[in-house]
Amino acid sequence: MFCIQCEQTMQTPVANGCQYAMGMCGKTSEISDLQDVLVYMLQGVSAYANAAREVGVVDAAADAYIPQAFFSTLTNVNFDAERLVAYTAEAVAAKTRLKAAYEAACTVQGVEPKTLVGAAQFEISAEKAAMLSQAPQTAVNRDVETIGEDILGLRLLNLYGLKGVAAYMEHARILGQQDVEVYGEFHRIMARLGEDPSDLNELLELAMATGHLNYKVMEMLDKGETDAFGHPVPTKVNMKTVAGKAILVSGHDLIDLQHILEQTKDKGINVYTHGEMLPAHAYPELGGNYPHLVGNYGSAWQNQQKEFANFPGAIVMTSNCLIDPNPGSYADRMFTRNIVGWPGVVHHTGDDYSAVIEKALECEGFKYDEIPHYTMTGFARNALMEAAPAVIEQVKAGNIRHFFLVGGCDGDKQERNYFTEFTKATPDDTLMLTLACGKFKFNDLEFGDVNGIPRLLDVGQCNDAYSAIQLVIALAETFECGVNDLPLSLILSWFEQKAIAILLTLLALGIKDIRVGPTVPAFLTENLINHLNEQTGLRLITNVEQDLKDILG
Ligand code: SF4
Ligand code: SF3
Repeated sequence: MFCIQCEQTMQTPVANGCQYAMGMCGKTSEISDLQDVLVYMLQGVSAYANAAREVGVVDAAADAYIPQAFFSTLTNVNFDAERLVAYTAEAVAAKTRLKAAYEAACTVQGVEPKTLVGAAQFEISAEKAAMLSQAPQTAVNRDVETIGEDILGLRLLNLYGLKGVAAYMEHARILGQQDVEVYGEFHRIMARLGEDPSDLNELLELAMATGHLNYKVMEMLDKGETDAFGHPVPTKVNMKTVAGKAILVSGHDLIDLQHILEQTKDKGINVYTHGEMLPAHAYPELGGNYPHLVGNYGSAWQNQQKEFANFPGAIVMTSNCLIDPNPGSYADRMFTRNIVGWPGVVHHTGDDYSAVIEKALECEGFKYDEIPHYTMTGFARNALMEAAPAVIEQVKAGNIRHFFLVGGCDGDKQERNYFTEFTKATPDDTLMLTLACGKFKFNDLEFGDVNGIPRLLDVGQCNDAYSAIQLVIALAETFECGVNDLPLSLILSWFEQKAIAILLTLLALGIKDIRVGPTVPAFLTENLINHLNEQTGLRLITNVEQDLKDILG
């Protein structure tokens, strides 16, 4: 195995990357190898989907399937070998189908079919043993000795960024948002990556294309969520538990939460959000509609083994991030959904949640109410735009001097306390936007307000970076300046590949001087970091005092 896609990857003086029997996330070498095979196979399917488009053939099933299966290879999503093998078998079938359709269309149109290279030529049998034996040919670092670490790093920046895009495409698809051109661009980039491009400039261009693509996908996802559930309104969410039977819903897929809320409304079961599901409380058709959505339980994903073990009800994982459920012995009351998987944990398909409800009723539930403690969420696009005139007035009056976007993923490392300390140290005449699960580092703290405007505004999930970008564009228009001339600084915490996709979007939109932490991605070499720093001002966080001094002068 060789995997270097997330922030917790192994780093040793000898070599970076998880490369022995098991990764830091609990992914075994078998799972890692099966995921490499799947990704390479999917690149080959995209190559045919891309070529087929040139002769007017679009395969809607393959369009939907490729990003979905690609999503299964993100960090902390799917650890189930049988399902990964099945995804690859499905990819083989999709490639056969697309290849035949492509060649048939070429014959009809009298054009010579192209000879596709790289991943498109990769053939594999549907047996797990055969897949594992061919895995070394598909390892992401298979030709590092020829191409060198810089080119490998850039390829991985693209591959991992595109994985993040694929995940958001799947979230959008579940909400009925699909776009044939977006799929086309996805296949173009995916197919090219399967041909092992080795030119630095081309790879940088591809990374920017991935960033632009992700912007469109986040826009589609925003539309899917707001069409289905309304525009979030700022909402107070209880972070403590109340007496009664309970279901916990984790991950990003709001529609799963809605089905659960609808089916539990007269069952005497309380529903809680977990992690990235927190912003659901602010949607009129979710939190606004179901009083038995009583609060948010626990904190960010890395604390789940302890927190889920103490949750006396059923647990539904709708998307990333999942960690080994066995040590806390709650695996028997956990259900995975969608693309998530863990061997031995029930994988729930379809929209009938009776099994989850039964499990919740069997469990003990919470015995008594805890003293409530609240956090605010729901400052998404509309709410931010409504607040914008008041914010602008305070900026003009000199009461707000700077904006910070402190957002991204959470994780285990001690160094991540930087983000807590940073928010605590920001002066009272500054506002902070936050998003994604990194907010759990500080969203239980009291930051006060600037003449009625809360100093910490939770925009939503990681994909709601789209809302934050809309506010930034609106502010730049009002102040008649470029986005980089605004008194705004971005401090991003990263962990997994969705964060890489968002980073590429911000870079593609020309946003400069972004600070990332707690570490720079291990797949980026010093040369690449220097190059990105020269081009975009991207840099690593240092310490709170120094960074605030540099930002605020
Ligand atoms: Fe290592 Fe992260 Fe890959 Fe898991 S996902 S194997 S922790 S790099
Ligand atoms: Fe969190 Fe996994 Fe990245 Fe959606 S849920 S942000 S880490």
